[in-house]
Amino acid sequence: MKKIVSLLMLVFLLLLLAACGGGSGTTSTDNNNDQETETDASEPADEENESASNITGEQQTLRVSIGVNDKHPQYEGALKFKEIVESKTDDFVVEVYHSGQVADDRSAIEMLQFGTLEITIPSTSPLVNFVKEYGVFDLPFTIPSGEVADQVLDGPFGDKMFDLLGDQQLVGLAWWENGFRNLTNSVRPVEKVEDLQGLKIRTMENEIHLDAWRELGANPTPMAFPELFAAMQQGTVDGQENPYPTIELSNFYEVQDYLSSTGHVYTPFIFLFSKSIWDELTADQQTIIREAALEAGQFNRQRNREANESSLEALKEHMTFSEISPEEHQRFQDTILPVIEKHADNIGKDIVDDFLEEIAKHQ
Ligand code: KDG
Repeated sequence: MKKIVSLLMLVFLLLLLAACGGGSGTTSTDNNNDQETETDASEPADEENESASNITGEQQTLRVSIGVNDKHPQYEGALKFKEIVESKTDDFVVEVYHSGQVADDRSAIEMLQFGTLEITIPSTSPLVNFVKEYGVFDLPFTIPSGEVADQVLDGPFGDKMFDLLGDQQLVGLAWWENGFRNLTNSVRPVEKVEDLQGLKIRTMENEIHLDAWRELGANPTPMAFPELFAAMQQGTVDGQENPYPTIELSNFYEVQDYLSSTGHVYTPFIFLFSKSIWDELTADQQTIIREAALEAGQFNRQRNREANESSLEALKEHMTFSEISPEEHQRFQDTILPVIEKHADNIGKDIVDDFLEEIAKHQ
């Protein structure tokens, strides 16, 4: 009888082991990018796997989570990153998860901190909830063009911002582009500050954005990007603001009638890696990943700028477009000034001054 019980226990143990074999973040060695693989990056790694949750055999999986969909230049950039890394080494398989399938920006950053996800490329705005200095990028009407943004971000200022991430268990590897944000809504054309009165505007989870829209007379509410389309469809919010490619490629025009060229702020994307996983890599592996993030970032910027123009043209076919006049732009800026002053202290005067000086230098 004892023997039968032991045998049953052994069978049970073997079954258990087999079931655990396909656990969090593991992958077979074929380089597929199928979104329906067995990988579940949202599952926390078990204790043993905490620092390197995803090594099977010889290959380690690098999972990239983004919020926008697979038509967006950010997704194209992520695929470019995969192509470069996988062409340079057999050490990694890169899997790209779009449309917030793994997590929204803020949750994905938390997963990086816990070492349960390798990479995310969020807008910098939700990062203020982790590193307050990142609010510098949310100050409206500061960066005048994508080209100036490149100079500022790829220079010493951008490096200094990366240095602030270590304490939060994050590593910043490259600056990509989300772009200039523009307002859409389903209620009326917005041509001047007064037209914003009472409009329910979704913003990213960021106090500066919330305060700026309040100051302009709107009624803002923070929300994660993956919830946005449904919120506009159901009328929970009247409008939102995002760069033209996101508005077009996410089909926002199906639920929004009016588009205004507010161009109120430039949002960078930041290529983030989990520090606990990064620290386990060899120097050579780190170099390959860093260089790939930078090269793919150049590709993303170029594709994004092309898309910015074509998306605006496409959106004009579907929506009523209001070009904001230079005088009205000035009124937007003047109205928002108290918000800049209020938040500059919290961000850090040195950082804000440094940022504005860098911009002036490259203008
Ligand atoms: O993949 C990036 C998106 O998750 C997000 O950053 C898009 O700008 C964005 C927003 O409005 O949330």
